[in-house]
Amino acid sequence: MNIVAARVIVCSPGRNFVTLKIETSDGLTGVGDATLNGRELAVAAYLDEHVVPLLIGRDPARIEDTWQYLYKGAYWRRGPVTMTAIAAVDTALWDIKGKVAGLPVYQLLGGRSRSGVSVYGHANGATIDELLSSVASFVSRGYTAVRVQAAIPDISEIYGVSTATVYEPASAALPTEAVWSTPHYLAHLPAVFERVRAEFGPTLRLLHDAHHRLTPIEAARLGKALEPYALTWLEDPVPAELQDGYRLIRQHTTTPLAVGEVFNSIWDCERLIRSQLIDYVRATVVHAGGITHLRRIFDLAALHQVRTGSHGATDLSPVCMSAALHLDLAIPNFGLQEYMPHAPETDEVFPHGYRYADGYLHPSEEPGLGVDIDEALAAKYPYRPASLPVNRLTDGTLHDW
Ligand code: KDG
Ligand code: MG
Repeated sequence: MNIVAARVIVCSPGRNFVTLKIETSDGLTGVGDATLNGRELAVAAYLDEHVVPLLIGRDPARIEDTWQYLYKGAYWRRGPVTMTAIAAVDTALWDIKGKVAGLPVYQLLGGRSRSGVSVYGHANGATIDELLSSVASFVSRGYTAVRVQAAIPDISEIYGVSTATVYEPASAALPTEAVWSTPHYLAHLPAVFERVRAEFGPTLRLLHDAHHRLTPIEAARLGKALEPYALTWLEDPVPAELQDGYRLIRQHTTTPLAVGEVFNSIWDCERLIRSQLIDYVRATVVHAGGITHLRRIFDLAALHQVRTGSHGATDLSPVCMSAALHLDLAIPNFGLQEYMPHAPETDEVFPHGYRYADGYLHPSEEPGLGVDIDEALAAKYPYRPASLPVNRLTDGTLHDW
């Protein structure tokens, strides 16, 4: 059996997605997510121009060899565009391998380590009262872990807070600009968690995403201030490339730290993991080289008591979510999986077999990943330019979004 075709499908059912579909001489197909929010066409071109021609004629069973061929063979290693493209190929090949074996992919990864994949939902509110009812609605649907994001007085727009039913920060063709003030944020957030803890008791797992906006000492102060509310994790307290920042934060607080949604290789987190500077690694299939490479990251993490918390925002397609769930089910050091339901149009274009029940996601039991793309339907949703926003401080200085 060999690869006879590979198609890059760019579509926008609710938002933009890039998907790779590989076809074999035996008539099997496999799919891989290749979506890089706001930079979709760069990955599509990388695949179309530089990867697809290399795939034709290859044996789809040789997943590791293909991974090494694309990684080492490019000479230019790592980076989000390259690693997202490699991830798409790798994911599609695992899908095909599962179909050939007649097994769901988690069985090929060692089988179940748990009965379901524990997920967290996203609560937010323009006021603390609104936030409390948002948390309550997740609890009533069986969630045992909730990410809490709150509006900050005197800041008009803030990451993670919106009235929209589906999270979508990349809406405008060109980046919109938001205003950010760390002093306002640090002054307000502890009181938010005080209310949430008081209302929901000690066992609901609470998380918060600082979205790369703090300096290490600001993050240390926030971590300390939040200690009484026993967070499961404080996410992305400082920009991810500033690794020594995590050491500094760690010296000051026992609030657990999570990072990794923008990581694309093991070399982004090798030191953080080996030095036990983080508690959760949030890399995911689509941006970190696929199932093959993410498994390598998670195995390293397991050796150092770091657990996983894969990114699962709506800009990762149901193909990525399906792949993540198979890995989550199999690995020994799974922590939590982020879960934001997609728009109905997205779910229709990507028919999938995973399902949510009582705080858990369960991957499909079909052979392969249990997800596909309806290409005819996808063609009805053409790509539209959409950028992530940028942030400026109150004096106009460009800041991390
Ligand atoms: O594309 C960027 C989003 O995926 C990101 O802003 C979402 O931080 C995020 C999260 O934790 O889901
Ligand atoms: Mg995040």
